[in-house]
Amino acid sequence: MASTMLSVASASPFASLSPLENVKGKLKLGSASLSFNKAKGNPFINAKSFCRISMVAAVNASRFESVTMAPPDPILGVSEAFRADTHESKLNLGVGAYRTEELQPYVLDVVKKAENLMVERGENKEYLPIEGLAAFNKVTAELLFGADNPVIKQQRVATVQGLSGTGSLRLAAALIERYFPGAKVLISSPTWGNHKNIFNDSRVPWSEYRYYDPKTVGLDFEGMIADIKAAPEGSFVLLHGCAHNPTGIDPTPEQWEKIANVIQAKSHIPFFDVAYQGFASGSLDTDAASVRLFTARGMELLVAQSYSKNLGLYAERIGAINVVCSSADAAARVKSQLKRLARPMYSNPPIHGARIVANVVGDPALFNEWKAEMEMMAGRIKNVRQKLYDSLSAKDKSGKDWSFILKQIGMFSFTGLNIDQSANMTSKWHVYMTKDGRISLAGLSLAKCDYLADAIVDSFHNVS
Ligand code: PGU
Repeated sequence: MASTMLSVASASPFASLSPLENVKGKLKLGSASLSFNKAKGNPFINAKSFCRISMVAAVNASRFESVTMAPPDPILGVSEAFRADTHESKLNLGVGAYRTEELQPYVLDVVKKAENLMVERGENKEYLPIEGLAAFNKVTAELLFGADNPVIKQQRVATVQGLSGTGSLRLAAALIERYFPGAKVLISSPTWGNHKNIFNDSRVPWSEYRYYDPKTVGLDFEGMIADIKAAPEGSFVLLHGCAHNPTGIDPTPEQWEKIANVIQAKSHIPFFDVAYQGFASGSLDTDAASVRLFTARGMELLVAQSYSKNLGLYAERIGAINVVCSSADAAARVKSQLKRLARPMYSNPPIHGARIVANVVGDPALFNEWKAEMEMMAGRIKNVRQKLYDSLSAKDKSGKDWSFILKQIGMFSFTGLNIDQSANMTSKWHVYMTKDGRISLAGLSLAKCDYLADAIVDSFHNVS
């Protein structure tokens, strides 16, 4: 037993096992019979030591005594709290997930058609290569950069399928940690909460650049430029390609040019997070303009993509990391290292969402249908945004100007409500939202705008 426990610490518990030895160990639990790989080093799945472990657990404190309770996630935890609320007027404006006017989840028609195609073709479930589905990787880069972009023609983009936006960001962070040790990532203040977690867990140092100006409820452009200028040369600058989360405030095309100037002058490396292509403006090309502008300047850059929102593939975990390099040779090397990083993390990515994207984008008829559905979704959010503004303006007699809501784009509105006011929204009005004052307009219906406006006006004026 002692030697079994000790082997946990040795390099690989499987090192001395031949493939034939490393097969079945069987454990009977009541009538259930579980089969395990007989992992010598892991006491929790070792059949022989099972009884001993349970006896030890019965008399001793848990081996996990030092593990503290983690706090709920600031975004996904909101959905958990929402599900537990039984109030009839409850509203989930926390997570950025599209709902219909009836506040139901929505599966796009093109997705259903693409899935039917898969069934008709009888496609298999074999492992994908580490880099993902070739047909997906091709179309995802084309969708982002434009099929005619020289970087694609010259094979200067290393594209690897990732576990949606999050997994793609995480893979890029691992690349930074390994090949740019000590390099800092600059992230906007505020930003999507998970960015900090991703870089923390990847042991990549980060600092913030100014982005949001509460006084103007707009972009702090001077602050942003000054902070990017002040960062050590060769830093990575994380930019939201479009529909900045949580503020809904994007730089203008002229401002993007100036941001590119500073980044180029400082030899920084732009790192785009594109989670909302097509969802911000309703146009895939318009929403990719920032990435294409930087690419056209010949800069090397990284882009993480997600299909959670624009194709409604949230749970399929489909996205990609693209690294634009100055040569095809460098791109091939970067790709090989991305694969090397992915292999021990998750081995290879899931196929279902990749096939959906490849089928939709690769078929001209489905592609056009997708664009129409995306416009429909983006349009519904715009209508709700307008209605919320109208309701707020009608109900708030204080003269406060709510027009900033109309200037924000994308799924969210950054209301300016502080943490206590946001808490009041939930405790009194059963409106679930993130503590930073962000609401997802994609989870709001026209019918609920008046109710929401009542909640916001009350929270804003009656809670300090
Ligand atoms: N990047 C940004 C800017 C995002 O807003 C999100 C999702 C992602 C990446 C990652 O999305 P994937 O589903 O991994 O592709 N943000 C949403 C979804 C909930 C969450 O926090 O994961 C949000 O509500 O902010």
